[in-house]
Amino acid sequence: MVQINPENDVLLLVDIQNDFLPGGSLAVKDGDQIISVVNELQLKFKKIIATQDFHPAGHKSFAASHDGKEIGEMIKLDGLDQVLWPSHCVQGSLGAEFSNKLKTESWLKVVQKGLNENVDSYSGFYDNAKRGDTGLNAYLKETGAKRVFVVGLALDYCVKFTALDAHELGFDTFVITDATRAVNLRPNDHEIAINEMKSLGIQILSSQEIN
Ligand code: VGL
Ligand code: ZN
Repeated sequence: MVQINPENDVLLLVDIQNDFLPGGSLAVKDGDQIISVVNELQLKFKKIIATQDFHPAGHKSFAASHDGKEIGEMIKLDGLDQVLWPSHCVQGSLGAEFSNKLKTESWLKVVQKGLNENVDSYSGFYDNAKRGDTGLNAYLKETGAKRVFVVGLALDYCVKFTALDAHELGFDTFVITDATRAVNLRPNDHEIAINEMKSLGIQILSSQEIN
């Protein structure tokens, strides 16, 4: 069991937005099933921060922004490998909004990412080129955070990259498996992501193990 210390522990809610939920443009299978788990978890934490994928229309990670390219194709974007996604989480759209079933009352802060149309941003800390900084690291350090518990969508993209950066930045990092789901572009991506995080020392646990 892990005992939550409300002064030092932060719950980080990654991208629990309509476009990643069933019916959305980049729907994660069973993504809606995490919401009740996340709402229960929120009761145990005092420090809760949410990330919001928030792209300008025409973002270069969208297949529709490239003539003749299809969703799922790989391209090079400013030297980086980039999967092309359906248009999603466009600023001002309903798809970019948080699920209306998600409790938002006790959040300290919302951190937006993916605002630069020329680079994708999976992690809540930095863009994929590690040039832009959202300020999340500085904010966490300011609030006295020692441990970060990561949940949300999607496990194999934004949850994983957020957890990897949190770990690298020196936070004791946990991912709560029943409060996340994977996109699974390839069928094993869920397991691959879990194993990668585990091998680096990120702790993988279930919400039942949190007190
Ligand atoms: C995400 C793909 C593109 C995510 C965001 O939140 O996991 N995935 N943009
Ligand atoms: Zn995105």
